[in-house]
Amino acid sequence: MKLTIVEYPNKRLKEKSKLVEKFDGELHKLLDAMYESMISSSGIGLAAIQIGYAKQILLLNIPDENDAQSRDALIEMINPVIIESLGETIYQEGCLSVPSFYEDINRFEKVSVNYQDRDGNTKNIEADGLLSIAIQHEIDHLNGILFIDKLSYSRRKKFEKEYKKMLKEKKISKNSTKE
Ligand code: QAP
Ligand code: CO
Repeated sequence: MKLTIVEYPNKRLKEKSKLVEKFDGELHKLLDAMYESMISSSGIGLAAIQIGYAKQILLLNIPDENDAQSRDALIEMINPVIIESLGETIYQEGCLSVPSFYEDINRFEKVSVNYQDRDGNTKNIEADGLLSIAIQHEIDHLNGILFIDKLSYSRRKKFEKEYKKMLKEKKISKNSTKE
């Protein structure tokens, strides 16, 4: 299953994702395909809607202290809910669905999250640091929210201008490599 990442301004990214009710082989196939897409695109987090599935599924794969990514660090969250949050932090975020753009975003410093694993078992995780930020970013995707939706009016306007310019240049370079 080869999947492409849905990119802004595709309207699908605004969809609200639905609860997962069946923890079957089909779900496992989707999770494995999401992992391949995330790794081959150099991502550390991915929500199902980013590959076109409006299901409450997200992956997290935070690099270790040597900046190495490994499958051992993979966290699969299904139907996640933040049950507690604490403090504030700012981090320069990016998103596979908004390529080449990074901006400072405010998040909770710590979160406690209830979720289900691929077999439907209930889990809880207490997260801080980059994992906490990534969880909040990915849960926003499940609610149809992108990190650029959290920018001030002026920063959002600046983003739209830069992004349009970037898309235009991308189009030109694509056309000029056509034979
Ligand atoms: C979400 O983001 C996130 O623009 C995951 O050209 C963001 O994996 C978690 C990426 C901030 C924690 C902190 C972005 C790759 C990857 C790009 C990503 C790009 C190539 C973003
Ligand atoms: Co994202």
